[in-house]
Amino acid sequence: MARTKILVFSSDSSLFLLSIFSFIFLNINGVDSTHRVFPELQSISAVDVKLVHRTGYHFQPQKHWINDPNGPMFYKGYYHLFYQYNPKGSVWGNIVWAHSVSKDLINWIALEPAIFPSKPFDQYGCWSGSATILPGNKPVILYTGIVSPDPENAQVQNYAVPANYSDPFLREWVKPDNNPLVGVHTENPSAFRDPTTAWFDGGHWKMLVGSSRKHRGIAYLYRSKDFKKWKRSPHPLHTKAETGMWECPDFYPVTPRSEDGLDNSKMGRGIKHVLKVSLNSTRYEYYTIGRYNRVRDFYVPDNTSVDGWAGLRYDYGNFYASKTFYDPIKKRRILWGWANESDSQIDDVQKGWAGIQLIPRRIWLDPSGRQLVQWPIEEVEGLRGSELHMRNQKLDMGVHVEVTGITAAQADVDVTFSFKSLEKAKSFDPEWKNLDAQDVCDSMGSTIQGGLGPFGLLTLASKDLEEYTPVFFRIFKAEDQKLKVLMCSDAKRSSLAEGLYKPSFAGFVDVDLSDKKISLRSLIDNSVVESFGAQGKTCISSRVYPTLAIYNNAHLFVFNNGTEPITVDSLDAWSMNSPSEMN
Ligand code: DQQ
Repeated sequence: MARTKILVFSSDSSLFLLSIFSFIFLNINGVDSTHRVFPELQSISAVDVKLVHRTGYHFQPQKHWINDPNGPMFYKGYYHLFYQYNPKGSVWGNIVWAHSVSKDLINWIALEPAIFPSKPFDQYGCWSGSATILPGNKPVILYTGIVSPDPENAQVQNYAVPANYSDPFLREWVKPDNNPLVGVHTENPSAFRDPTTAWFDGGHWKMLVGSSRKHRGIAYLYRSKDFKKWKRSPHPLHTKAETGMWECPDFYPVTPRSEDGLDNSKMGRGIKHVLKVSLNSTRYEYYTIGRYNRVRDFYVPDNTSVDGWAGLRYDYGNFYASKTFYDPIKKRRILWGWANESDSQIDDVQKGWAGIQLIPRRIWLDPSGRQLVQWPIEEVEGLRGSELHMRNQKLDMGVHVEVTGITAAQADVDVTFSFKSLEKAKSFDPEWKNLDAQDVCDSMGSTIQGGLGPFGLLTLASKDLEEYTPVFFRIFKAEDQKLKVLMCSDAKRSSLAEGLYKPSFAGFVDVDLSDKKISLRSLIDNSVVESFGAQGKTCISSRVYPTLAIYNNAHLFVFNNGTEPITVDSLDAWSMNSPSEMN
């Protein structure tokens, strides 16, 4: 992170001295984190929708602002995605639950908003929440209602049910009169939101609500026998000091024995749990893997999971307010994350749109039990068009080779690199140990020559490399002779335009390099690059706005800038078509 010390008001109205980004007026900096309204911008309807940086195959409505994915679920043959949406403009505000349905998670039909402010228990806003499928295949939505105006934004937890269960589109939702299910939290009314999918255990339904107190992140646990009367457990499921408000908590079971997903209510021997929280203060998420004591309703992270800001992330880039759901048809757990824009609010109003949902990812527990693994859902491969395959391409230091014959602005590329020796790996500076991977990447970028790496892809590149977004690895030797693998997705040179947020996003990759190979897959889509390192062990998404590398003027290269020669063992790249229906 580029860091400047500034004072920020967190949404629980406390002063919080934080290291955050220096560019106050860009979306990424947490402007939305305060749920700050820009009254002068929030209801400017898009007259024109600018196409140049719109995505070709990511989830987007026709226009205007979107944020968190809400309550994804499968019902009667359709996947349902709800999401936070401003129907009136391209900045955050006027939030409703927009609703789309899909047979394949790729083509989407937009429906009327499912939930919008209409009752005293949500008259100032319908914020994030989740879906639960009750016995008898009866979906129910839990969501946060705002009951007092800005700036207090007092929050309660509500539910909504379908008006007509025989409609597979579930077009109409009813908010029963016994709402709210959970009233205002007296200690911290404005930091109490985003109910999870509920799970059933020991005769009770249980759900979490995110919160904070004195900068301690909290996941409150509520129990109910009938889904109507909810009682707070005497203690939260989990808390962590100095992590601030926990938005959009997600809690679900995983097993090291299979890549299959598990229903939220699945319990049993060998099952572990994941707790993910979205940190309002940093706009990053982190997750831990741990043990859930169902009797005492405690969650204890494993000692291999760092519990705090430095914890594992689903994605080390632009990825927030994520939510998973269990897909009973393909027996998988699917993760949705939101990527906001990295330009300014004014840019967004001019574009007429802001925010995308990233390609849904299958997510499972790595057999090591130490981390999760993610991979784009297989359905996205149905969009693949013309293809290019490269084999055994040697890359000496300073070489870049173009991947031709595909639409580089809209592509799927999967590459495996190999090298002969680890000898030339440079030493990992012990001082970097306390730094975020992003700071390490930032200090070197892709241009500073290394030993083993940097090597990788130059995505969304202009022909003469005035603009490019490199996604690459650098491999270091640490003091204990163990290897440290750094993966970067560096937006620094992504655009000649000014006034954009261009971070060097990065994460470390926990990968066994004994076969001296490492893979990288990138989904490139006009203004987004989603990358999956080492088969999905480390993922990074960047939003970029090239001025030259657009449409057919975008190029894709493989490169090496380390002294150790690299071989592209195999590279498979495809042009990506747009889905036939996108809202
Ligand atoms: N966005 C919603 C909140 C949530 C935040 C409001 C996370 O419910 O905490 O649009 O991005």
